[in-house]
Amino acid sequence: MITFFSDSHVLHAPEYEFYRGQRVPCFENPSRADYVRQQLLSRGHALRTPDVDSTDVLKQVHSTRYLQFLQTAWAQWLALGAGNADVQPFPSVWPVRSLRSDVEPDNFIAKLGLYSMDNGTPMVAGTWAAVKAGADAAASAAALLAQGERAVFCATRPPGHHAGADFMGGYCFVNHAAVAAQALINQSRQRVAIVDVDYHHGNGTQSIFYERSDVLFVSIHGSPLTEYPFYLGHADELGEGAGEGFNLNLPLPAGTSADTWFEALETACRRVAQHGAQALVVSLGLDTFAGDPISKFSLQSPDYTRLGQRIARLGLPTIFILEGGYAAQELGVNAVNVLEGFEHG
Ligand code: Q9C
Ligand code: ZN
Repeated sequence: MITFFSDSHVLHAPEYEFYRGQRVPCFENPSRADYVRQQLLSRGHALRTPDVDSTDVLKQVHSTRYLQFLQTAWAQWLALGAGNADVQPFPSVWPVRSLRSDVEPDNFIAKLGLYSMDNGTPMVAGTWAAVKAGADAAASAAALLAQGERAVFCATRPPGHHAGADFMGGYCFVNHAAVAAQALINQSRQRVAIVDVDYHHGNGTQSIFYERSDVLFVSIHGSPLTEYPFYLGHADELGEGAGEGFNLNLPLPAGTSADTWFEALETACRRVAQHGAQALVVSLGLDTFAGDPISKFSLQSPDYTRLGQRIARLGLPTIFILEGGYAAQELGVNAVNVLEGFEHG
């Protein structure tokens, strides 16, 4: 399968994140993309560099002030002190209920909190360059579908599905799946579907399309009662206004078996077919893997072939976008299993 891959991903390589009060090495690190790249090349898949500028589509799914902040955040951080060059900024204050989020403060850390849902999304000097290359990959994939390509993979990192219109979180800055779906809509397709199979609910993607009926969002994920992102992803979130009925969450308890997971995939696929989708975006998180260090489902490597086969049966032009998956060594095998299941049945 044609794959978009950018070497710029290595520019986003924060050293640590917080876990239960301690600094731990980042789960979301460059080795993930290296393993995916290796596996793609050794199994004969062609890599291409993103070649479409996503700037205009980005503005359709993210707020102007948030994009402006992302692009200038590192310069603002350095302006606080030259010693900041090798320090990771973290937010420490957030505009929760009763506080205002309409006025952007001047203080950098206050801005960082305004535009963040957690303190688990570290940023470094090269973050914007890596993130922009990921968005360009999504736009490039959509362009190939317009030319008649059946399916394209974006081997993108950092991931994107937790990023909302105006916030980062869960290792995500820009929502690549939303960029891909919006770019497909811009090709004058009336109906697009997004199926999010990452272990974590795609809260950012859901929120971006929550009031729209043209983009159906379906997600299978660990129950938010116990799993990140905790504050969204329940079964009673059905969409609002024009979007009512175009959001489907299939939360499953931590520890759910692969058999039950595939029953949920069946439900998801039937909903996509019913939507009359003309193209599909798959938020391909592979943290449903039994060996994942931060997740609690139990899919095995051959199950990813089966996942790809089921998606292929929808018969839709499809963009696969890499999201989570933190068993880095197995990530390449599992991702390429999906692609080959899709291609070869
Ligand atoms: N130290 C994605 O899979 N925090 N994001 C985990 C473990 C958030 C995962 C805490 C996990 C976000 C794209
Ligand atoms: Zn995830």
